[in-house]
Amino acid sequence: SDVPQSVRGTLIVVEGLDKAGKSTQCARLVENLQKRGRKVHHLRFPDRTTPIGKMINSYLKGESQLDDHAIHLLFSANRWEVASNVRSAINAGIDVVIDRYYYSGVVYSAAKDIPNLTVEWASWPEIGLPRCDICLFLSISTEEAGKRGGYGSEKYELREMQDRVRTLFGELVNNNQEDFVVIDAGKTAEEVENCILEGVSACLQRVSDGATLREVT
Ligand code: FDM
Ligand code: MG
Repeated sequence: SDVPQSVRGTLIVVEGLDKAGKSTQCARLVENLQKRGRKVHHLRFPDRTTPIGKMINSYLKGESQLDDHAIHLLFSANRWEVASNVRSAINAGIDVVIDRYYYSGVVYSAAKDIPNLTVEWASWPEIGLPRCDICLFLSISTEEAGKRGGYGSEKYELREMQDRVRTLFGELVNNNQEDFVVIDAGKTAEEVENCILEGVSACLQRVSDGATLREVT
């Protein structure tokens, strides 16, 4: 018929190490999509506002201690508690832009180097979550991150941890190439913004051509 099919929304994730510029770029991406007349929801994980998120926040600030497996499962639960909302938004034609998602979940926990807390173990609780249509990986060197004011005082903001996170992210990107677009986050904010828009435009096209929303497997 002549009536255009209503198209689902697109699930867009932005990942990267601390200081890569994720928050800035997510905000700009949301604005850019809205300027194109799209409806957009902006999420971030951890979502520190929920009861589970408050436990995570207190752990990250060093105000409480938790077993490494337990905190891992809380991070995952923090995604599961909004998973059905994400799916509904996508089905209703709303784009969802997420600042960190299951990739951070897997990488930061596995980077702790706890025997048996492997990438494989860490990946299991994520199976079944709505899978992103695209993950923009903001890649930044240790040196550049250092120039941007170094790290704060939260639990994982330590050089050794960040180095292992960097290595593991690299492996994850290589093993999931169809999901990732790697972006040089050492460029100016405008340049990064444009690279992101280029990747996202291609993804929006795939979705409007009929790509279905997948699950994490
Ligand atoms: N982090 C984030 C995890 O360890 N697991 C997760 O599932 C997520 C989403 O939490 F160090 C880590 C990453 C970071 C810390 O994140 C807080 P923000 O983006 O700085 O708030
Ligand atoms: Mg942080």
